[in-house]
Amino acid sequence: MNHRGFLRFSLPAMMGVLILGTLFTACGGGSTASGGGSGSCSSPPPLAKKAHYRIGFSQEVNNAPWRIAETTSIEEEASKNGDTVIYTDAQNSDSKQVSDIQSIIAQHPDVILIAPLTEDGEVSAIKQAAAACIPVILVDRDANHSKVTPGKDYITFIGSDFIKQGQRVADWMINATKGTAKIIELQGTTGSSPAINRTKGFNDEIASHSGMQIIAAQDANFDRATALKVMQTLLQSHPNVTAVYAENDEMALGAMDALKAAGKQPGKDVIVASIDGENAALQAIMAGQEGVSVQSNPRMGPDAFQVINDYASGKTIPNWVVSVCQWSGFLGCQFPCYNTRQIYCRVL
Ligand code: GYE
Repeated sequence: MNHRGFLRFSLPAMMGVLILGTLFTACGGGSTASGGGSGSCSSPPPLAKKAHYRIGFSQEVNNAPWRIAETTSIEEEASKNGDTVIYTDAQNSDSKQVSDIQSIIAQHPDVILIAPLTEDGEVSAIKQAAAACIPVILVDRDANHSKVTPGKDYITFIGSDFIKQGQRVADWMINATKGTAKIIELQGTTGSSPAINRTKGFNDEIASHSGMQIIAAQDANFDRATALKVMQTLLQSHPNVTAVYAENDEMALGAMDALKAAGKQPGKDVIVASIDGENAALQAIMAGQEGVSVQSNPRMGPDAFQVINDYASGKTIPNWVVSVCQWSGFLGCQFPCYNTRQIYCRVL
């Protein structure tokens, strides 16, 4: 099988990687420099057009394939443009990320990209950047809109539609289980925008199906080792589980290890579904252990640099630049294509 490009197969009904749709549904119409904000500059602060930029990038953690792909994508795009990147890794800590962003501000870059750990944790630092007249772009995760506003406190949020991703897992699971399942939900980092919205999308979608029952839900921090431990504990109190919804692939992989250790066969005794589309999950799908992974594009670089250039050129930036599956057009696949055929699409 060709793992370098993309993969496309017909598969039994319980397998597949769903393509995050191709819709570019940017909402709102943020203006670039409308004035009246913090300090002496406009909100968001202006960005002068330059041949090369100094760009701050505050990553929240860089410990797994999805996040490494995101970091690499931004670094590659910067080096293509001859831009310099001031990079920090907050190692899963809100307080470290705030001090990382403060140290980036102190180095006066032209613009700061922030992948915030949680919706609330980095709000103060986002405001400090604006107060220092440095424009901010949020990548991959959003911040709390009741505290900061895209198009004002930051230029835009570039990232996926997490609610739709959760809905798509739910739709698949309702179909695969014929509407009856005892589900363990392994949630991402509490307070992060993907965890909040993937939970909402999934839970709201199954709510009208009385046979779809969440028997336990717990934070496993988007992390494989944490998910293994959490799942081992949950299996003791909930041996009747029939399905696992993991809000990313790494947690699904940890959960599958825990199931095997408990003598249960993932894919047979318990079906497993998650989000990301990373290679290890794809392998698990091909081995019949995982049911589905809804793709979530980690490659933020091209959109981020497009926004930087457009903003510096005075173009209007939408409040949300929705990341989509990069191969969906190529495959001719528009959501909900998975209803008619199963498609693998390797992301990482
Ligand atoms: O799904 C997960 C990662 O923020 C969208 O974070 C991202 C998520 C991604 O740790 O694997």
